[in-house]
Amino acid sequence: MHSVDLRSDTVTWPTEAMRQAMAEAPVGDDVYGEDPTVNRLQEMGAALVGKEAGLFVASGTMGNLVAMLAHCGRGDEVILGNKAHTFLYEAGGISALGGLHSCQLPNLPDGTMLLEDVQAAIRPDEAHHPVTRLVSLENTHNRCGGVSLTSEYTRTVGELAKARSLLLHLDGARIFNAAAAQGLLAKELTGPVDSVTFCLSKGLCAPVGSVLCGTKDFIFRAHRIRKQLGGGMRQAGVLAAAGIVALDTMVARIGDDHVRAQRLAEGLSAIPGIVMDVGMPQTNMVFCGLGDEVPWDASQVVSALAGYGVHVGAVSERRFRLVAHYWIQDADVDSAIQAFASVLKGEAIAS
Ligand code: TLP
Repeated sequence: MHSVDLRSDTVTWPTEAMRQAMAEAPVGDDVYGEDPTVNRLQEMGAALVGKEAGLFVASGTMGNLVAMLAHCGRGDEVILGNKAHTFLYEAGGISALGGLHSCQLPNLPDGTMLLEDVQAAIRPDEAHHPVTRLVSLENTHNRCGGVSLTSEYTRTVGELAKARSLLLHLDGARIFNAAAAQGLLAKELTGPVDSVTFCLSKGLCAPVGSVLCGTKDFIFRAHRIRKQLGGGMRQAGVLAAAGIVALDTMVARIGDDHVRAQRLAEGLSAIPGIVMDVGMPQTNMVFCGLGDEVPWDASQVVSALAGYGVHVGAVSERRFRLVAHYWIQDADVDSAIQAFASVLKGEAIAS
């Protein structure tokens, strides 16, 4: 059975061109900084987000962790949203491994935190308090529905951070989706931040890796921390080669996924029992839920959909996340809509 996997854009396979580039990549020892393919990827990545230097890391999680450990010392406080991926889904790494204290502010539905909240959360310099060191934003914001932060918002937070001698990090796992949604270049969204991580292995289809970018000094420190975390990967050029193809071939087309997400949202909205989240979709993610009249919960619907070869994520008892990506064609979107319609009629639901 043909499988339509909409659980995430992390499920994307590398393309043939990526596999070819991986096989042919010139390599060296990257811990010595001698892998030409890694070096090229890092330069390309830094240029795309307008920073001096880049560091190839194993994952988005590692990029955020390395960034925060390079910016902060033990006991320092990081201000971030209560729906931030770093807070919810990175296994508490910044606290467990970095000894960092987090201050979680409410994320509004548009992925922002109120400036007044950020301002009020900055600690006075006094012995009872941790030292506030860093603010972290996420663009696109995953749990807020794949919404994108504007350059104005990021600039305003950057100005506030600078005025209060704080640093600003951006989890830009899907920064190219954010840029495509706003018709901007990624660097127009990342200008105000001190560091940014973006992922190669989500909508860009590379099999592994993220790039952390910032000043040369920052990347020098980040390089040591990546080594401490066991992330010095030696002949990593075989992986970076796929990342280069990803940047060359996938950035410009990523908006196609937003069009498919729109088609998906329109089809699903027309099905009785499906309630679309307001404003969906802004990028490649569609969040929707079950109407009160539907007698099944999301996990039962997910299992029934799997029987049609359609795979979606249940994000709570009655809500779903569906993510469009390179390997999802219009026909796959239509199959998913069809499968939802059948399942909500009660077909193939295990009671
Ligand atoms: N997100 C994954 C899951 O962990 C939820 C997904 O399927 O969306 N930042 C953001 C905004 C992310 O969405 C993710 C992955 C990461 C960081 C972490 O990236 P990886 O998985 O490479 O560590």
